[in-house]
Amino acid sequence: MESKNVPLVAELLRDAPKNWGKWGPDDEVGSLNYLTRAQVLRGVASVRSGKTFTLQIQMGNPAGDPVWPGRSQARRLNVMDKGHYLCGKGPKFPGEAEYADDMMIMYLQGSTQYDALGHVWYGDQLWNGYDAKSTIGGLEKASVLPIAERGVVGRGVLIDMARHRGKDVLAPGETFTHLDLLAAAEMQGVRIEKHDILVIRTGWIGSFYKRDQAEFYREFVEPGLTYSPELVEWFHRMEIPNLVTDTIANEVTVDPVSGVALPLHNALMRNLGVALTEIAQLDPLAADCADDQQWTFLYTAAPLKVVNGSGAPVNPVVIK
Ligand code: UVW
Repeated sequence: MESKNVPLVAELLRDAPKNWGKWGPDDEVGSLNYLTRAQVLRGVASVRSGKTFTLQIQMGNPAGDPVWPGRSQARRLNVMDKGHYLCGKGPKFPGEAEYADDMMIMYLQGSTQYDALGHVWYGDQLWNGYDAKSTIGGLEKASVLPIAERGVVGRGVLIDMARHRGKDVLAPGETFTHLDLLAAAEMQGVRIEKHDILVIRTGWIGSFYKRDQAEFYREFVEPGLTYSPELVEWFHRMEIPNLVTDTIANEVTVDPVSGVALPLHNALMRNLGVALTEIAQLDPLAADCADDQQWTFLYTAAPLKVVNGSGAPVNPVVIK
């Protein structure tokens, strides 16, 4: 599609629903407000075996870390180790204890992460109507910090779209809708309920570690959910607090119908306040769910408390 034919995201979403003001003029966590104490207990009630899973990818994996093109990989650097002691540069402590220290340089969105609700916007307004100028120099409003301070706990439901389509991994640009999610849920014998934390597996991030990186990044187009007014209305009606996927952007990179990039970041996150968790590693969890046919669980997560951050790494823990 020629870029001159691509509508503005503001035009595409002109009649789309918004939750602005629903939780007051100062709200910064949006649909996470749906995760009340009753929802935490509903999550706890889904625990049966005590099996646990962590959903973060490894940071600084020698095979590379999957990141949005243009972002660099996390780099971990040793600043102190035995080598320093061997050449007489290690600090001397009473009793001669020695230590290793390191630092990491990374994009805050360069691993499994929570997006701040103010991470993406259009029309000069962020989530809840905050001025886009409040992002200059660091997010003053709707940063990742309020999400980190609050934490995210509720009932999670895994929908395995790759398995539903009989594949290990969906193809680049392969799309699916809420109707496909419902069909996959039916096949799995599970119901997506109101206020569920929606966890969707495509196999994409797992495939990063198995395929040639040039191929992974070629004309970078991920598989994922695709925009439609009906899909947005479904998320709105279901009051989904959090969308977690094993892709870098949680949606097909460019909407194949309108040509607009990342419309769901705006329709779901900016307008409805749905928290987005990206780059999750879901393959081991999905394999276990297929094995024991338990697709729901207690989902718990809290990103790092980065002041003014537009996102922050997270290692969600799932308990089945
Ligand atoms: C962008 O939307 C650019 O990044 P992310 O997928 O990390 O939210």
